[in-house]
Amino acid sequence: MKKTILFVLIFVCGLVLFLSSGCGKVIDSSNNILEPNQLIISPSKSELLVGETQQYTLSPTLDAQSISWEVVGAIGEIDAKGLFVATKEGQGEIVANYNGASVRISIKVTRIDVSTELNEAKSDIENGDIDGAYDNYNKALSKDPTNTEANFGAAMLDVLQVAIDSNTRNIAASKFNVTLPTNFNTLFKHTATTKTASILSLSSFAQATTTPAIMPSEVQEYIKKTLLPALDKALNRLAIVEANPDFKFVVTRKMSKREKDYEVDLGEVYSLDATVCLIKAMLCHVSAYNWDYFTDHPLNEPNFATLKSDGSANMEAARQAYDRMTIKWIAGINYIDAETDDQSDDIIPKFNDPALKNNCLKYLGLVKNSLENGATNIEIKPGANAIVDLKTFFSSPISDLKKFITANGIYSNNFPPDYDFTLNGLFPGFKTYDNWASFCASIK
Ligand SMILES: [Ca+2]
Ligand SMILES: [Ca+2]
Repeated sequence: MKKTILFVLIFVCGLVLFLSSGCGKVIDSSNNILEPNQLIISPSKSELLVGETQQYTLSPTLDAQSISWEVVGAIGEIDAKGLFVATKEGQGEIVANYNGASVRISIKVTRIDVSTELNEAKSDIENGDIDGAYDNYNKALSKDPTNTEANFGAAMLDVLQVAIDSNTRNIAASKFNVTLPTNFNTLFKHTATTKTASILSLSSFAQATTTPAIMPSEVQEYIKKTLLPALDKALNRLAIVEANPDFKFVVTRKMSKREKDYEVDLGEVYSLDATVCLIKAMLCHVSAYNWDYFTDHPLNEPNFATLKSDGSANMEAARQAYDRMTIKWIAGINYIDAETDDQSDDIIPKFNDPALKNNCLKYLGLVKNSLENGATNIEIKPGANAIVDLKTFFSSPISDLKKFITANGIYSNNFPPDYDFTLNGLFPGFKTYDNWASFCASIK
């Protein structure tokens, strides 16, 4: 009897083992059992360039849902469907796992050598040939769009390029009678006299009262067509640079005409990115409202200071740009704080005062939270708090800013009875004049 039980037990165990090993067999979509070495990743191409994408498939025809893909080595990323993006030079493997079997191919990721173009760009800058440098950076990018040094150089010059583009030159000529040069080299060689003349002509914009040389809406159109695209182009390039944690650029003494070389790393790149975001945010912000005026008393004109038809979109773009600004400044501060190299050649060296650094991080974090999530309690001074809701301010913009401009009220506490002291929800905690008065007293 015992022997029978033992036999049954052995039989059952064997059956379980047999079934479980059967489950691990590799089966194709027609239920044919395959040997693991019959699995093939294709294409078998073993060399890719940084930035290149490659769709990989596993054959014979398999249940695609059951295939999982992975990359071995920091050479790129692969998604669930086998789409690989090469992001970094190096040697690695693409691995496909299927029903307990795995198959791999070796991949080498390389870059097209653009050192000639980059070296020429450097010596162009040292020799004051900025047009030559721009040309060389663009040549390098046409060969290797993800090259970080070329992206960094081109980002700087893309922004400067605005000064000489045809749109800018047309406005300068037609509105201010100023002839701007068509290339960088002439722009930088502008004499002191021509620079003064240009500034004087441009200042007629500020002096003009009832008949501005150029209407604010024309400036807004220029911002939209020329400035914002240039800033966006630069921001896209800086994001590529930021993806390379080892990025270094040396500003040689010949470039800067200073007595020593300076080093640019991601600390400076993040700060530059944040600054470009700040400019973009402000431009989007001023573009959201109508500032055109036709009389000496714009505050009496119904359309003055009202949200434009594309105003909400501009306010949202402003919110996103301010948000990216806080993100990049936080990233920059953290990057610089973690640096261990000699700081004497860094353009932005480490904070000497950890308390100052922590305070910057704290307030940037609060502003970021307010932009992303809304109402945020910000301690302005110990004991003086304000709830600030930047998300509401930008997402549900004020339709007419004139409602909030009451010089009378500010000087004599003579506000209209329905005056919105929260400024459309920007300061939700301050609902009355007295709320503001006691807050102002507490921060004195
Ligand atoms: Ca350094
Ligand atoms: Ca640094």
